Amino acid sequence: MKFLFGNLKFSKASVQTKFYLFFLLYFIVSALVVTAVKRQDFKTCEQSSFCKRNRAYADRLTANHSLISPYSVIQDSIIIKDGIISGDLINSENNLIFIFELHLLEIGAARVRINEKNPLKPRYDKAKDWALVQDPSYTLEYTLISSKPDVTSLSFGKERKQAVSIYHSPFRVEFLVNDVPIITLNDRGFLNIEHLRKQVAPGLVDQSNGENDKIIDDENDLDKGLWKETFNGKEDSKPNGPESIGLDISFPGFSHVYGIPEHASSLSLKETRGGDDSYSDPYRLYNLDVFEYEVDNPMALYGSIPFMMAHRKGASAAVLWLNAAETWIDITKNKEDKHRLSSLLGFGKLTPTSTSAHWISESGVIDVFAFLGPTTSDIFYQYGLLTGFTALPQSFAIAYHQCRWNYLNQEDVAEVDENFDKYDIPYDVIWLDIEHTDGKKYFTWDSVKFPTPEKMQNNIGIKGRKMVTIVDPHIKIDDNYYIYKEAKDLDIFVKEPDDRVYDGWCWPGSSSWVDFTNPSAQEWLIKKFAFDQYKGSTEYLFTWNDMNEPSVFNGPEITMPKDLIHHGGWEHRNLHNIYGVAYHSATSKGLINRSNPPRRPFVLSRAFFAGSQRYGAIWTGDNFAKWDHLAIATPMLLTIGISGLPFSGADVGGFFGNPDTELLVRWYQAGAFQPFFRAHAHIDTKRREPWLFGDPYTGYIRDIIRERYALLPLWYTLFHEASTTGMPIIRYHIISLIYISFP
Ligand code: NBV
Repeated sequence: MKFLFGNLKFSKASVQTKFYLFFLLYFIVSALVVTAVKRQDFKTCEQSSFCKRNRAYADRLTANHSLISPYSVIQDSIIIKDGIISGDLINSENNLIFIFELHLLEIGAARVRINEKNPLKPRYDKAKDWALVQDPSYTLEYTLISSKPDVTSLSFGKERKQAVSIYHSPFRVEFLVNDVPIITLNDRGFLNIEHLRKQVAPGLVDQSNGENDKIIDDENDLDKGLWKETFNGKEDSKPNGPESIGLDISFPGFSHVYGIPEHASSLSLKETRGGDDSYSDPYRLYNLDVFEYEVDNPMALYGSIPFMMAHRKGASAAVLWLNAAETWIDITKNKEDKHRLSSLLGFGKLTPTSTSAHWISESGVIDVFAFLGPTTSDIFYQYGLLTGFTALPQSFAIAYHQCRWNYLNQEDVAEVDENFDKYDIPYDVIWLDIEHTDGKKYFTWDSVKFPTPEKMQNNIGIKGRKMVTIVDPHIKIDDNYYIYKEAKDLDIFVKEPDDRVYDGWCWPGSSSWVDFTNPSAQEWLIKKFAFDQYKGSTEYLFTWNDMNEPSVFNGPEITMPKDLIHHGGWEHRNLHNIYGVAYHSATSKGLINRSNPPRRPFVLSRAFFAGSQRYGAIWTGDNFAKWDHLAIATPMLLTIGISGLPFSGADVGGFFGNPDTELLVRWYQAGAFQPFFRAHAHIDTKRREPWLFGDPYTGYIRDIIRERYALLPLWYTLFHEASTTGMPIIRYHIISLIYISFP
């Protein structure tokens, strides 16, 4: 205020006028400001100490060609038994020993695991418990091709068309199909495992593991953040110090790679370390509630699937980097001038010839699956066998959904429902957002706005339609709220390092978060969906899980502090990216269990990870009513589909802002060809149910929704195919349908 008014004295009336002017100005400025993501709320690689250290490690090796990876296989340590090749690695820079295992799998893939041989304490390796259907079986169909002092090679698979060579010094693993290398690990020497250590005072030598380790230098930029990190005034206590892992995975001969959702970015991933149209930051995987995200950006969004596929004519290969901690991925491409003449004359266009990804995770172990195809559909199947196929939904779930934040009360719901009939527009599901609850206490109803929820659902259900209510994971701290009380008594909340229950800020105010990685919490939530527990719910009611990254308004980067403690004593930093799928899984099981015989569930989740496809649908979060957001939805959904999670959609019409009629109609026309088809809008937007625009617009929207319904048998068939083969649902023929409909 002083800034605006200086030290002048005003009469009461003039102070009031200034006061209103101030607020007017404030609203105008914030209206302008809120149209962009608050980048400063989220870290860049430079601000994330482990990312910065691993990039610096890579730069050192790239800059000096005489440097090679310090990791090598200890002579004679290799053992080959029952489909597992194991051995010890030594890091010549600190003499630490690591164990590696290479599993040859029955599903036509291989798995490489690397861990410290004698870690100070166990490193987190439980991402597999959430992502994988089960531990995959080893194949016994392999043949040792060579076992020389510098390389061990085996061929495997029925016809022995796949092969792996483990180069001993430096350690490097190469996968081949029909003698052609398709995936190489540590080709560029970026393998880096920061061993667990005891904290030593700056300037002293760390000898925690008996080795001569480097001297910690507090002044050195790269050593800052080893034991404590502060971002936007929020401190991460980092009691375990540095524990990151890094590895380069190259796809020789592939100029394009795809996958690693979720980013508002192109289908073919861009370079991140220079090159045409490259990003300056790596792609980031860290489930975050990014308010008003920007398009064409590698910033992390709500979900993460650490799966990357390379494809060229006649060959495909893919990897799953099984890690649930914060992860960054740098992409680089080797380029050549393929035209001899122009290359001799020194001009011409460089064509990428191979792609390399540098994976960097904050903690955990190296656990990489290599899918060897050989075809793309083989890879989708192999990945599906490993992480599960998409659950086949009930047909209403693939029809049209009508949502907004919020339908105000039962009368509003009834009117919207009737208008669909009146205007002859088909729809299957009407949604209720957070305002339907009693003070944002999930599993409750606002008794004034929704006094008879069962009656409301029956009125909808009798017409063959369904309803969805939102159930978020933040739980209002209130001893009179049964959900809070039960979770507290069961002692299943996420804790502070000093064992107090964590108390953060979200919609209901002071809230706590149930630790869904705890089996007792899973069991508890599953029961909460029983009809006699969730009062006012009926068989017509299904569920929406929002804010499950988890979103914490006063947390670092709007999420949970990394040093909070989960079941088993594990820090949140290890498992951040699986919080959402753990919640999604319990919700979906809750819906299955509430009926006898069980019925197929429908649960929409905002956060996701590898394996989420087993539990339901996801959507791309809070997009904008802008043309570039409509455009980016297609590559985003294609990417998510390629990464094994085909049941996905983007808010039709755009969540923030008011679309004009042309944008809205075009959005419906695109949304009708996306697997999850739901219109949704922010609470501050104008109402936009299809009949509000008049003809020709209402007619256009009616036509395209009807077209979706006409094609439902095709959609159901595609979902069935996805649920048995892993094939993505949106692919070329769906895209071409759009062109047939709207040339
Ligand atoms: O629950 C309110 C919204 C919801 O409508 C939206 O779809 C979610 O992505 N929710 C986010 C929280 C508030 C966002 C500003």
